[in-house]
Amino acid sequence: MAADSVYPISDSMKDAHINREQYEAMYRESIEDPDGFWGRHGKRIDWMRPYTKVKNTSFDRNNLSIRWFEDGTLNASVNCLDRHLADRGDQTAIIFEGDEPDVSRYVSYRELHEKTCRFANALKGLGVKKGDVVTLYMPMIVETAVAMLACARIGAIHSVVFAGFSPEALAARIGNGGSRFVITADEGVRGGRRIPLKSNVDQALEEPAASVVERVVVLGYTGGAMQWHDSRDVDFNGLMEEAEPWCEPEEMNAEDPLFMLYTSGSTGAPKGVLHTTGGYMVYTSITHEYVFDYRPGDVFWCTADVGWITGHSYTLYGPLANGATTLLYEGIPTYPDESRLGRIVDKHQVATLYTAPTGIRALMAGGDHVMDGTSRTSLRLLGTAGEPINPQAWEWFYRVIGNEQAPIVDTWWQTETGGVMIGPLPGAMELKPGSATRPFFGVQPALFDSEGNELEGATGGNLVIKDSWPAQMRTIFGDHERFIKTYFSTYDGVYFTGDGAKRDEDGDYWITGRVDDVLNVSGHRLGTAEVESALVAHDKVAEAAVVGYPHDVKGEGIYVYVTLMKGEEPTDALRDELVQWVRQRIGPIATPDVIQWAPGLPKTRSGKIMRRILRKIASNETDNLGDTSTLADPGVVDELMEYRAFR
Ligand code: 6R9
Repeated sequence: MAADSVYPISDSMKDAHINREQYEAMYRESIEDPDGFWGRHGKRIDWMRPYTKVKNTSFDRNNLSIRWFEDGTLNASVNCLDRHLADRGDQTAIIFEGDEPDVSRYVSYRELHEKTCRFANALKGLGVKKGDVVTLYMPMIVETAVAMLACARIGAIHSVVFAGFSPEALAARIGNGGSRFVITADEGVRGGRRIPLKSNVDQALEEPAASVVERVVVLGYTGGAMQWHDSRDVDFNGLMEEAEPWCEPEEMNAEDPLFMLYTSGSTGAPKGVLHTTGGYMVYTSITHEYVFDYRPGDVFWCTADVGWITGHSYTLYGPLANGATTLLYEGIPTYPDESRLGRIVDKHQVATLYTAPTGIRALMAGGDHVMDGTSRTSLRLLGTAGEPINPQAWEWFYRVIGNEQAPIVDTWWQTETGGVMIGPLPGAMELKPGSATRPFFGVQPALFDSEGNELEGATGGNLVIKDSWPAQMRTIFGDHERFIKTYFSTYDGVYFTGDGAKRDEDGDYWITGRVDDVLNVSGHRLGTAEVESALVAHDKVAEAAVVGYPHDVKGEGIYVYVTLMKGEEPTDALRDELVQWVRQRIGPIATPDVIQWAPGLPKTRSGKIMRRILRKIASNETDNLGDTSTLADPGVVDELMEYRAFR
């Protein structure tokens, strides 16, 4: 874990918001006096009724409480829009870059405000009320931001479902959220390919789970053909034209929900992570400013899809709360060719590029020349999130994309944490490729062993957070018990992240990856249980076990062991069918990379699948399988090794 190289604080960051001394002092204050620290910094956003209480939290699982700024009231859309109108109404809030390189749109704060108000009124007209869940299944376009902010304006809870999820996955999320409203477009476009969003919604609504839906608002975007259901479907553009251009914002309590977002866990169906308004706005705003050393006038580009938390916090809410110009890119970094990313940076003079390691590795595979013809000299800062970055990809990002001019902030956080938790402040910390370095203000990481002992000094262990921070999730929608069980029951009195980490002699953290049954495929979280339950729903599959294995570009690949029903033949055609089956049930992000036939699975005598062994076989680490003595039938392992050749 010792760093091969250490990058000193860059000269370009000498005047950063936070230098090393400031970090140390502010960090200490944030831990010793959280009420004082957050009481002061909470004022960075606009409150309708100021809070008098700051932190009211307890991680005692029998008495769990996570409340921040609890008597304050505010509206998130006002913080992202109205408060900027006087000073920067004509400044570009969103730069939209279309899938095709000749398409760009610039939307000012004033325009975004008006569109948001109109759509908020339209939603009200359809009967959407404060506290209602509204599902968005949308491309990466301006109207998606408008729809999210419009929900926030009237106090509806948006639930964005990534447009790469299948109709079935969409239906399950709609059903879980009891969402009576869906917003979608006729089609999305990515990398030159059309995605049939409306038709996916139509299919989803045939599932019993989605029968709660009353209205589907459909944006005519590409003009592609679609079916129309008069009693249910409503035209987005028509609504916008008719709606009034001013909408009074709903006064929300700090602890009223702002949005929910589904993410995968180690067991069961995806969980609806619920975020509330006050703490989330304060935290995304302050992290956006300090972690990315945001300066007025900077063009900020976070490449994450708004279907993920990174898109919520750092494409939308954080930058807009700070009055930034945020870039929304519809497509993929390699379309029409691999120079696209660099071309977008040049075209819009992007100052900060925040992306995922998987995308960097994909570009890196094309060689240094993929950036030829672009200068990228506008870049001041680079950032990564979503998965561990291997030092090789870090160095390439730094050298080739950043011209050795832009420091990299490797930021560790989760859907659950709302904002960046561990990551270097570029004016305060040396950088070590592969290390997320130090905690943000108010964040107290610690390493625990499996018995629940806190480990001191340079060591490795399970990563926990010892006290609450403002953007922490408040519950799993509709299942508070599961919330407590998932995050507060592994260890007493701390939040368990599900990640493993190491801490070096300098106190810097190195995240090593999930320690539970959650995969991280191209920066997307996926529960092994989700993929397994999709597989066993196929009538030829008796049993399935899914593990991750190292993958050069994706970080982790999906390795599937399948035991067929008696009498079924393991053919290549069936293998292909199972791959398609999983894609249909979950979505392309869950496409298995390897399917290995397994006559049996290694199990303990109590019937638990020993994934440790399956992981080793998948990773080709077969010399050292560890202790197999507790297996009910040790012979299974030899069989699997033989079958490995036939995967
Ligand atoms: C923001 C986001 C969360 C999981 C997390 C961890 C992994 C995120 C990372 C990282 C190493 C980083 N992760 N950032 N691992 N270094 N800088 O990605 O949220 O989709 O919920 O994923 O991603 O394993 O637990 P989410």
